[in-house]
Amino acid sequence: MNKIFPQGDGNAAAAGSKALPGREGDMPQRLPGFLVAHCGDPASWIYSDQKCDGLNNCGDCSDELSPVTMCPPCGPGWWRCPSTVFKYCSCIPRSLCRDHVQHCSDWSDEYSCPGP
Ligand SMILES: [Ca+2]
Repeated sequence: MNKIFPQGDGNAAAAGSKALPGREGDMPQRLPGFLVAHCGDPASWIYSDQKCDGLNNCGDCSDELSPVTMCPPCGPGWWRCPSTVFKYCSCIPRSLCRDHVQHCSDWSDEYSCPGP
């Protein structure tokens, strides 16, 4: 099977499942280069619109935190907290504050975030 879109068609990521970065051999050759971006691990890649979207697509948050990525600070709908090992990186949606589930490594989403 020719695996051109290892992350699905985008609906899977929108539904909340963790999208893993593609591997070098999977990089879609037919896409223009500006549509794909490399992770901190140069053998991994993501689609460019997955940079700075808050989601940990690379698995190591290099799509969100890398100095090369230069993401803007968290928007008003987001809570800034230390890098997590979870689905999000340096920002989580405020809707996840005080939902009794840890999203920040310092638990500030449950104890400091005022909520949405
Ligand atoms: Ca991302």
